[in-house]
Amino acid sequence: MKPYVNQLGYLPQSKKTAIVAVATSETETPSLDITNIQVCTPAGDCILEKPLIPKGFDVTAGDYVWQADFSELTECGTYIIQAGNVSSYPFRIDTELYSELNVLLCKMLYFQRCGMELEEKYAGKFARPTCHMNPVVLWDEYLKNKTGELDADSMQKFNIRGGWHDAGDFGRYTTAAACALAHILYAYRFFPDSFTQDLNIPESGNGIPDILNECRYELDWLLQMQTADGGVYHKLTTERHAAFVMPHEDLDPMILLPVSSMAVGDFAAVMALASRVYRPFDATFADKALAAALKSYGWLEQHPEFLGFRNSTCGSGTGEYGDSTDLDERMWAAMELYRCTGEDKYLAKTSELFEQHKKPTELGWADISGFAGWALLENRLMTAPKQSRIRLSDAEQALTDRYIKVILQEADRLVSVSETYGYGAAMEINDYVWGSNMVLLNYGMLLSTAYLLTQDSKYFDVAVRQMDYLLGVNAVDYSYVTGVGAHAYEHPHNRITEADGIDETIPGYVSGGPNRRPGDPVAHENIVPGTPPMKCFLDHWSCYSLNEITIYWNSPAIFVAAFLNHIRKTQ
Ligand code: 9MR
Ligand code: ZN
Repeated sequence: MKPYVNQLGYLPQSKKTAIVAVATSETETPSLDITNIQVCTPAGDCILEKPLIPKGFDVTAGDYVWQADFSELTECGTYIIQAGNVSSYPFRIDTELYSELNVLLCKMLYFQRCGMELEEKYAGKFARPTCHMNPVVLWDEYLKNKTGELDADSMQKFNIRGGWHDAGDFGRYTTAAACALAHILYAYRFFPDSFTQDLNIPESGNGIPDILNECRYELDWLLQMQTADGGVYHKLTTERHAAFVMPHEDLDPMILLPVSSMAVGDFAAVMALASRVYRPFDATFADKALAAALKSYGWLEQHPEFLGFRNSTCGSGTGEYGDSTDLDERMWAAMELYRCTGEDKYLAKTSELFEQHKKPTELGWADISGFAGWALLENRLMTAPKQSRIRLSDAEQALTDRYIKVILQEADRLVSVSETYGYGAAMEINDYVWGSNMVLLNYGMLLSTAYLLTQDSKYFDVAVRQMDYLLGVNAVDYSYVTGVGAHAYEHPHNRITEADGIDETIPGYVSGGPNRRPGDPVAHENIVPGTPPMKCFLDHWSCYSLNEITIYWNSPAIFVAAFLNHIRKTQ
């Protein structure tokens, strides 16, 4: 019956919720022997008492839940919540919380860097040597070489280096990269005031915001994934995932897997976006990114058919990032290029694809349609410098109205889900999938977007609740960010964390989180069938289906933290 709190803390002006929960079944209503919680200082002075409001059975958690709202406490400081004689973990009330969190979340990307030594002055005790510098070969030539059909000297070799390791594995995947970059570049575009911190990375101090320096490292790698005709390779990995070794010890051949139309669409889109974001800092790079985007868009026009990617058809054993449609990638690419060029044909294509899409508000790696919405509404969503309203063409106005409508419909659904379940996460049972924390945070981004469009505080409050869940208001009592909060998970499925021989875990990694259909052996062994979705979690390094880390699970957290940090300044 420990009270669950956001272990990082609460912004002074935001909603503050603590939870008390009792595991039970749907048919029983347990009783509590207390009616109130107390908010106390760590020294034990209790300064506020608030009632526990019963919220009923939360089916996603298997708990009967009571909520206490202590929003009226706005004074900065460190506190605990007392529920009878049980105390919560300590937490802070502070204006800087999400700014501090964002430094860790962004620095994680530096720790994912491939193809460069991480020097001690930037990485501290987590310094490590350069990895993955060998030339890269093509998949079909690699297979022919294996069977003796092609000798090694006759194979084409490419020097493709840099970028971020995707996750706990060392693969580099185009669609995953584009997704993470979109979250972060849009976070910067909408809330530049939340990205003023020095990340202590090699490029720090060069006059460009560090978050853009960090993203540039990924973009420079991504540019190398484009083929001469504008196609883009789906991924660059070894044949199978490496053992649990440090990246520089992974010496297996690195291979380029075939072009997919998802990769081409995402590439075109994110390069177009990058050309706008980087233009004020580096016009040469902006031109290069735009030219690359146009070239890949040309490829899409010449290849109107879907070109998917499946591991099973080629025999690759690393991450798949498979998809059954490229409609959303094509839509996003078209919209980004409309934003860059103003040419009607791109808007017409976006509108056509929008009509074919059932729910164009998705912000994850598989369905990225919502990014087209961000591109379309960019001018309204940018908070600084304040943009003057430009008169839109009738076609753009029509699409804008439709897009705003679907975004607000989805945001209203999320508000109502958050009210339905006691823990306040806008998560239905089916949302607890592999990487459920991405679903949670993508909802946080959607709610942030709805708030920017309407200034309606209900969207802000529910966005806060998503962060509360991530950082401790959940049925397993963990903060899902390493190093953040008194009870943060510590054993991510991450080769580097396991192989580096250092007890401390690199801070700032978002865990994938609970998965109601556990997909790895240790999870299968330990999670009893029928466990409520929110409790299907183990802090175990081996659990890749519950507790891995990836760049695109950190990136939506970066967006939501930047949003909350921006809004607190206006409150
Ligand atoms: O994030 C991906 C998740 O949505 C899928 O269900 C899962 C299984 O296909 O794969 C996840 O992506 C992994 C990728 O394939 C390889 N790098 C690690 C990623 C996170 O687990
Ligand atoms: Zn590497």
